[in-house]
Amino acid sequence: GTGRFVVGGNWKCNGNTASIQKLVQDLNAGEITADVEVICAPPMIYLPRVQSTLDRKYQLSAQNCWVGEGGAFTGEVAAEMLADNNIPWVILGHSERRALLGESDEFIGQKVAYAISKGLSVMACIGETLEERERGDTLNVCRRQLQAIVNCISPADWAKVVIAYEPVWAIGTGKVATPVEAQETHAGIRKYMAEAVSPAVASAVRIQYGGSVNAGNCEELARCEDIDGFLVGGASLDGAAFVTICNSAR
Ligand code: G2H
Repeated sequence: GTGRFVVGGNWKCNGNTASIQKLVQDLNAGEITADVEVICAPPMIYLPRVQSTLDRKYQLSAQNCWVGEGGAFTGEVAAEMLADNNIPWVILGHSERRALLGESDEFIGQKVAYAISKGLSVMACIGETLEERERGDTLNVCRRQLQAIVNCISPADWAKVVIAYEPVWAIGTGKVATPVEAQETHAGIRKYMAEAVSPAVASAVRIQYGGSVNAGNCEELARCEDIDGFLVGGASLDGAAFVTICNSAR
């Protein structure tokens, strides 16, 4: 992608008031020396607290939002509520939500479209399971998941989307994709975007790699031509490690 390197910290459903206060302190103390856009995604209920304490060198994201306008949807948070609270980003389509909550490709495509319509930027997650990879279906799965988004948004909307490629077998397992595996899939995703949307969007769109990224493996991955950033889970809960990952930006 032609934009800045972009690193997201997906805190998932972790932390409490004390641990999040410590994480914010460590992040604030960290020096971001690279040319990188950094986005932290705390659990929804901690967002306002983090917003009032986290240094402005970091942007904020929610980890999910509702598919449409707010209303009688118990337990959900609508995109316009995030916008109203000056939360500029949302993560959508994370594999944990696809697998555990049954979110379909179509549902995620609609979510991306609605979030963009409310002015949010989106980290849209895609990626194959181990079984799908072993069947040779990695790119078929990524294409299918992206097609559902392509169907719902305009070519211009892709300026508001970062694609997060997260192979499910690498998520939280400590089993990171090799730079060769990751680069190969990222290049395939970009090629698909050229066909499905346009060559201009394909070359501009940023593609993050996610799945067991840590302070030790980030540098090698960041050197890959089509890796434009990371979406970091476990290691984003450690302020120093996360800052190291951010500074691996090329
Ligand atoms: C993938 C990633 C963050 P982790 O889910 O989205 O998590 O880095 O813990 O594998």
